[in-house]
Amino acid sequence: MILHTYFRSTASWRVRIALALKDVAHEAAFQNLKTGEQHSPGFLAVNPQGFLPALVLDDGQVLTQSLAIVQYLDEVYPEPPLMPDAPLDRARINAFAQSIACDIHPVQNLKVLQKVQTIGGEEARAHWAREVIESGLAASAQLLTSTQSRFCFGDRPSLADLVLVPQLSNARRFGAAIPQRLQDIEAACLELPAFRDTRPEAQPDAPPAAGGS
Ligand SMILES: N[C@@H](CCC(=O)N[C@@H](CS)C(=O)NCC(=O)O)C(=O)O
Repeated sequence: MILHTYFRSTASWRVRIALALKDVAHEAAFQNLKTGEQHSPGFLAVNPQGFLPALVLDDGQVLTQSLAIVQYLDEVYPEPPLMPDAPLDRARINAFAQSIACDIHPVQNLKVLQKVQTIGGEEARAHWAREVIESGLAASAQLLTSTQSRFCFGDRPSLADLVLVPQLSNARRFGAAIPQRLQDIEAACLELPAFRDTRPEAQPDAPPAAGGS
């Protein structure tokens, strides 16, 4: 398998965590989003959307969209599971993950921020990102059903944690306030090698002074 990734790509980080938790052997192909490699003909042949991540399977088939890739990995490599069995629990975890992956991240991804900067300048870009992340995380935190659990939902990481931790790294980058409960869960996740070793600054394509995603 080959994961197309970039150290600062939060959507790629979700998949890096899933691959690490499940100990799935793979190689990495680095696409530099800063220099626009996602728009190269070579990468567009892999993912016509020009987005990371993309996972190329051993038979050459390509999977895109981080949540779909994580779901695929969870079904093909079921241990440890990233989703519970009960439909209600699954719905709660999907709702939390989607509150970030569908309602925060796309509104502040690179493509959108570049447009905002073109229209309103650097200050507007920073303000936009901070506002979207801060208000989004405040709402997402209220979707958690326990104030005590070690991870988002229960005592082991789920899809919710895979989406949360990368987004918090992004929040810091833009100076957005992070609810304490989310910071506590992040700290628990980062005790696990699968989260820690897949951090942006631990990636081979990160510049030496990389300060996180
Ligand atoms: N919904 C997609 C989002 C993918 C996405 O926005 N990826 C970002 C990096 S985190 C990207 O490749 N951006 C390139 C660009 O905006 O030009 C997913 O979950 O995979």
